[in-house]
Amino acid sequence: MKSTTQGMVVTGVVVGVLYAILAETRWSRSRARWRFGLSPVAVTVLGFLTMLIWIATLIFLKPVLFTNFRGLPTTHARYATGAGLLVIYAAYVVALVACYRWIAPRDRVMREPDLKRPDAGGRPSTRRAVVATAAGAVLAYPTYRIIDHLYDEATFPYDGTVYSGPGVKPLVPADQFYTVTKNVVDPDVDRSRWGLEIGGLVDHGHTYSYDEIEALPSVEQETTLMCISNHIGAGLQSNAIWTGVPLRELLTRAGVQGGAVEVKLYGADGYADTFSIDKAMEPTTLVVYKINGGPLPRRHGYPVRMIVPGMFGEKNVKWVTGIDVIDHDGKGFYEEQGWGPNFDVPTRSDIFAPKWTRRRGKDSFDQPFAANQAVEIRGRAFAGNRGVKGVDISLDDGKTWKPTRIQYAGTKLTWSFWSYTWTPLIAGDYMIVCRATDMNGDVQTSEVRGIAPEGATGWQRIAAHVQ
Ligand SMILES: Nc1nc2c(c(=O)[nH]1)N[C@H]1C(S)=C(S)[C@@H](COP(=O)(O)O)O[C@H]1N2
Ligand SMILES: [Mo]
Repeated sequence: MKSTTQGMVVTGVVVGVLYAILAETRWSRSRARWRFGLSPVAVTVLGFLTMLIWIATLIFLKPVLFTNFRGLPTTHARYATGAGLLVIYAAYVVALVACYRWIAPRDRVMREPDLKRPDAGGRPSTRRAVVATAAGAVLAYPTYRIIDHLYDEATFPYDGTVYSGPGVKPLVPADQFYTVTKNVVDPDVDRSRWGLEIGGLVDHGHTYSYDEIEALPSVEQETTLMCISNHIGAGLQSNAIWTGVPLRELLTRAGVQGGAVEVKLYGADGYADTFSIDKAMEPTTLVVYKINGGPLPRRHGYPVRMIVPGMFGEKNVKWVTGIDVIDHDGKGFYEEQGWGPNFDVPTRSDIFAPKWTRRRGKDSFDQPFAANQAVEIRGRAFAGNRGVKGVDISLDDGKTWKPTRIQYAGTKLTWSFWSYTWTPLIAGDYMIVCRATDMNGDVQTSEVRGIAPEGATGWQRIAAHVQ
């Protein structure tokens, strides 16, 4: 998304220069009267251009406009983001006009009776232009950062927290694990003051201290997490070994009453999410305090978070402080925005090597392949909590399929890594496709579906050129 804000800044510079050129044309200067020392022609064109650029931005950003995660429903978020962009653009126009007005004042043109030379007092002062350019240069980076930050706020706060590319490993180091948060600033929880309150429809509510949780018999469980916003082929997915206590243990101790339908979990950041009591009682649903044997990093929920295999990342509440057993179908932070209601991960697969790039929704390998030369195509597959049985590859856009080699099988709760050695014999264009089959024998659907509201589906297709 960085490129989007960079594009906005570059556009701003181009529009600014255009405005200056326009204001200085003979045509504009000879135009009737300048009001408030401004060229009506230049201001009109600027206004028109801004609206055009605004509309173009909305069209360009359409796929992410609704992903305003500031707690607004997706339908409203779309308008909030659009209006926010318009405010930013309008602020830019006002700043540009005011700044230019200061560099090239026109007051005297209007006051002086000598209108034979309408540009008499209006030549831009070189000194002012230099000062303004220098100030602009100094302010450029902070301004860019502010716009970038506002943009992230309004849309996707995901920059730099994805895990993808040819170097990915089956077990992801904690400091490279993908990250998604609704917060501008994540909670900084003091472990000694932290507590986990088990309440709602239970016989004996209890608030566990960190030491109490740590003293309970623990399990180690490798589990893959994937965000519901993960596009096919994208990096909002990672795998690690988690250490913690089955939630079932805590609920059994508390004594779940009849009529329990779901559990509702609360995070220290005001986040909440829900899942069924049956899911809560599965032995693999964990309350965890370690990742890969070390403490949870702050951004992954220190000191304690949930691991809910088979369901999208959303349900894996971080900085968890409370779990209520409830008697109805409650809604979490994302479900209230219009996501779901089904949060089970559909079977997925993608290719991470050799390196490929997505342009306008189409994927292609960065480098051409050489005929008669073997190349290793590698990828990953994930089937929620069903496990990956195998992955097939097609070199002809899905007409025929060949099985791949599973290089890292993982478990039912993790992704698998696969590879296929391809020796193309004939030069030309190929479409490489992969599809996974889960342990139930169900093949990954080819139906292309976007991330909202229940996660993306469809096969990844990457164009390859053999020469
Ligand atoms: N308290 C809290 N828990 C949360 C979130 C959050 O914003 N606050 N984000 C959720 C989302 S959308 C995802 S995809 C996962 C990401 O977990 P990770 O950052 O450890 O990869 O955390 C989930 N748990
Ligand atoms: Mo997510």
